[in-house]
Amino acid sequence: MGRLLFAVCVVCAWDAAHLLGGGMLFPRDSPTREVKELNGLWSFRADFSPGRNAGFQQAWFSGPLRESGPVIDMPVPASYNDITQDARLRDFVGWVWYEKEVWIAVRWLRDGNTRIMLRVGSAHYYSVVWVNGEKVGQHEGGHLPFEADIGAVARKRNGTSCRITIAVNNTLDFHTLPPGRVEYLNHPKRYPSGYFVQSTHFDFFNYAGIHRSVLLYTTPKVYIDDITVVTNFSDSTGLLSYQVSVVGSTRPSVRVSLVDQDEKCVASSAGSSGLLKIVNINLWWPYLMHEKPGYLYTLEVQVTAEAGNSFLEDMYSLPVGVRTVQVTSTQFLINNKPFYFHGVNKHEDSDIRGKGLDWPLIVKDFNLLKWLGANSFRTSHYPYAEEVLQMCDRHGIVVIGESPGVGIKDVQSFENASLAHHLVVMEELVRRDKNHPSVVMWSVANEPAAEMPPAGPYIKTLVAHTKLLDWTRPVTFITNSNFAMDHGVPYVDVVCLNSYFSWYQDQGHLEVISLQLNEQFEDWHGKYQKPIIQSEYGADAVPGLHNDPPLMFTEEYQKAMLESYHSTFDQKRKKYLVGELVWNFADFMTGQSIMRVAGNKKGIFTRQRQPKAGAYVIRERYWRIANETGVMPEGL
Ligand code: BDP
Repeated sequence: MGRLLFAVCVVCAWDAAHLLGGGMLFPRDSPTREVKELNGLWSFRADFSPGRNAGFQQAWFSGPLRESGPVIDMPVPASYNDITQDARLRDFVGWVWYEKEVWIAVRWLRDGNTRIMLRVGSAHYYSVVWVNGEKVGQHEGGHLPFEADIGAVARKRNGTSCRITIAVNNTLDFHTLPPGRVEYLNHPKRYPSGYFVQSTHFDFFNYAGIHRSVLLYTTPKVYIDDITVVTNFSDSTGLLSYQVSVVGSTRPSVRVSLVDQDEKCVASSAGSSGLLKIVNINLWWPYLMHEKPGYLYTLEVQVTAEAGNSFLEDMYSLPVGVRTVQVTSTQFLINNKPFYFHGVNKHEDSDIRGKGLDWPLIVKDFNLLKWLGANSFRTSHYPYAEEVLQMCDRHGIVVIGESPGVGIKDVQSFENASLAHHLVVMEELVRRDKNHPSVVMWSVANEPAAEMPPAGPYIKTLVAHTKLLDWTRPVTFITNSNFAMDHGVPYVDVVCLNSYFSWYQDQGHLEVISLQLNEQFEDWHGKYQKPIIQSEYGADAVPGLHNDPPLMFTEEYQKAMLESYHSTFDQKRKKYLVGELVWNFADFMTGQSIMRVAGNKKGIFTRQRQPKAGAYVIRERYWRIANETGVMPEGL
């Protein structure tokens, strides 16, 4: 890309990324900032009242929650669904209430130049937050962070503890993401009065609660609100364009320096935007593409400003990787070299915790990804925790970042209200994840009902808006429908296809896979001349269930199905296939139905992360691909 275009586009990206009017930097300690985790046990009460609104009518936020009625211990972060023995709580729909009493350090309260922020990593789905009974914020969306400045409220009660109340509602409707529907079953002889159920069109359990960390953190009154970096390179020189936005001062002085892993400053600059040149650049490379994958520099940003009679200073350190991403009609290029996604689709899902962030699970999953020889995953079907993306940056695991646009099947979910919210979610997603080198593509939705007339314009608008927000990454949506050929696909950069030959169609007929898969690939590439990723394929396997010759649901069937797909992948890999992501990394919980045996069993690992026969097939294949085309990391 020409240098001028690079500079001009950087400016467009910054303007667009500011539509939300504020940054969402991950809270980090620094000499000018402190972070305090509020994780652990919170008081909890579900509102089982028929209208689920007793909590609001009786203002449960106005005093200690235990005074409103019985409370139980609830761990944060975690989904609340699988914590107790109560099926009513597991399947609960409506408002639940969380509360924690916390101390705020006197030095935070006394220093009027300190902002005190309350940040929730994510809470599913709709949240309202109070501090000492005063409402400080609300947020729609279950997978992205939100925060509130609580300094003024906290300072009203200097010296006493602070009561934080968070009400969370998991009800999904036509205009939420993902969408859902509440159905009232009014048949007095068959259902109790007021009986309702929540129905959805997605295939995972609608876990709810506070899923990620709740933090208090401080910044000075003049603070670094957002940082955007865009990287490029030419020969051995790295180029890093940066833009720092500062709030609280009209004339801040900004200094940035880039520090390498030997703690050496390799470039520096002054001003709120600029271009850093790094000689002998260590590029950010994916795992199995370089001896030192995931090389990160630290961008140290320092802001000083006069505010009234004081002189304020803020510092923030952002990990950055220098890399480029490009797409041709047949290739996906990282740092100008062809990249082949050999990876998985995941879920945030595990026993007991549901979708709650859990470090042992995260680290185990990364160890399993490396054991498999996987170099990538897709955050099916919603944005994952930032902590996970930070691990991807450090380990060189490439990510397709997906929005929660899954199960958009009803015509009402294509209405303007849905689209408007979907666009905001894309803004929140890009704002949060734009600086992660591991994120190489955005997926705006999974399998929207492409055959419905409003689907085309809806997808077109989403893709166009996302490209406006971020011109540096390709944009796609995931499809399983031939109708998508005419509705939406013309606008994407990479065609991403989900197919389940011999599973949902031609059940039990493994012999049809190679023909049907071949037809799929040739049709799509023939029509659009765009690179293709097989973004899902797989079969359920109940662990320990065996039959030879293979029968559906046995480990042998899953293994044989994967192998049949692989032989066609090998032919198309030489042409335009740029990736294969197996469905799924691990078994995961779903709603109850006759289609699911205590959850979806398409994992190559069990839900407890033990390998099924299919895991060994994938492992052998991915290491073979890596050995043919890749570069082993040092020390492996
Ligand atoms: C795909 C969906 C995924 C499902 C999978 C399946 O994208 O969410 O879990 O099918 O049926 O179409 O296992």
